Amino acid sequence: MNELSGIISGTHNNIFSIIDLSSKKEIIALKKKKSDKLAIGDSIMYVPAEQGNTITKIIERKNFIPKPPIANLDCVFLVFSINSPEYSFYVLDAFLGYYSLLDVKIILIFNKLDIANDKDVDALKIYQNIGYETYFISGLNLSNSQKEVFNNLIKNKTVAFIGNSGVGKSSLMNNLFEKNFIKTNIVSEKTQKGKQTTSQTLLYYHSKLNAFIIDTPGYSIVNIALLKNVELDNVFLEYSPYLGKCQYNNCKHISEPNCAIKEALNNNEIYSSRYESYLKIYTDIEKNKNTNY
Ligand SMILES: Nc1nc2c(ncn2[C@@H]2O[C@H](COP(=O)(O)OP(=O)(O)O)[C@@H](O)[C@H]2O)c(=O)[nH]1
Ligand SMILES: [Mg+2]
Ligand SMILES: [Zn+2]
Repeated sequence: MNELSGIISGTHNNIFSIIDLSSKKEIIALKKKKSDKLAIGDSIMYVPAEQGNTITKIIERKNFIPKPPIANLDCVFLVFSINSPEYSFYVLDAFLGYYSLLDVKIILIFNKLDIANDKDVDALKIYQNIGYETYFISGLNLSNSQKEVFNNLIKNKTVAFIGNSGVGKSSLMNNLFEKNFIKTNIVSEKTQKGKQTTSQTLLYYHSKLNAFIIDTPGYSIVNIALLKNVELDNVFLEYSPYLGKCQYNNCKHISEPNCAIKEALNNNEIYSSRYESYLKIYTDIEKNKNTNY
C-alpha cells in the first residue's frame, strides 16, 4: 500500500482537503474510518487512488485547541483592533487566558494603529508590561521591518490568526504574505460554490516561509469555563510573584484576609482591569462547576 503524508487543510462534513507533504499540492480525500475525528492541522497518512484518496491514519497530535478545532499549532496570533471595532479588556483577557491554557505560543497584535488614539494605545501597553509579546500595527500598511519580524515568527511553523471578525485578520495576512494569499480552499469551492468569506477554518501552505498558516472565522468571545481543570492562578501571568504568599494556600483572592494578590492590587502592582476580568472568569468557572450538562 502506497501511503503518503499530508496535513488536513479544510473540512466540510466528511470531505477533507489535504496538503500533500511532498508536492505541497492540495487534494481532496475521504476518511477510511467514520469514527476518526479529524481537525485542521492534523498530520495524516493517505492512500492515493484514481477513484478517490483515502485517509488511513492520524499521527498523534502535539496539541489541540478546541475553538476553532486545530491540531499541532506552534503559535497563535491573537488579533484585536484598537478601534472600530473597539476592544474590551474582558474579551482580551478571556482570549489570552483561553489560549494560554492550551500550551501554544501567543503573539498579541493590536491592529488599526492608524485610526487609534494615544490614550487607547497607552492603556493597551499593560499587556507588554505584563510580559506578553505585543505588537501595535496597522495591518493595511506594514513596514518592511515589521514584515520581517512577523515572517521570522512564522517561518517553519504552523500558526493561526484568531480574533473577532472585522479586526483586520484577512487584510493583515494578505499584506504580510502576498495579495490574495488567503483564497478559497478546494473543499469550499466544491461545497459552497467558491464563496469567499472566512466562515471556516482553513490552512494554507506558504512555500517561501515553509509555514502552514491558518485563517479562522471570527469569534467574539471564548469561554474558559468550558475548559477542564483550569488553574486560574496560572492564567494571570502577573500573579506569579505573589503566589504562595497569601495567608491561605487555597486562597481565591476574593475576600480572604491577608491576600497577597489583593495587596498587590491595592498597591497598583496588579492592573485593576485585569483583576476585574479575573473576578468575572472566576465566577463563570464556579457557575459552570454547578451546572450539569
Ligand atoms: N484603518 C484601518 N482599517 C483596517 C486595517 N486593517 C483592516 N482594516 C479594515 O477593517 C475591515 C475588516 O478587515 P478584514 O481584514 O476583513 O477583517 P477580518 O474579519 O478580521 O478578516 C476592512 O474594511 C479593512 O479594510 C487597518 O490596519 N487600519
Ligand atoms: Mg477574514
Ligand atoms: Zn489571595
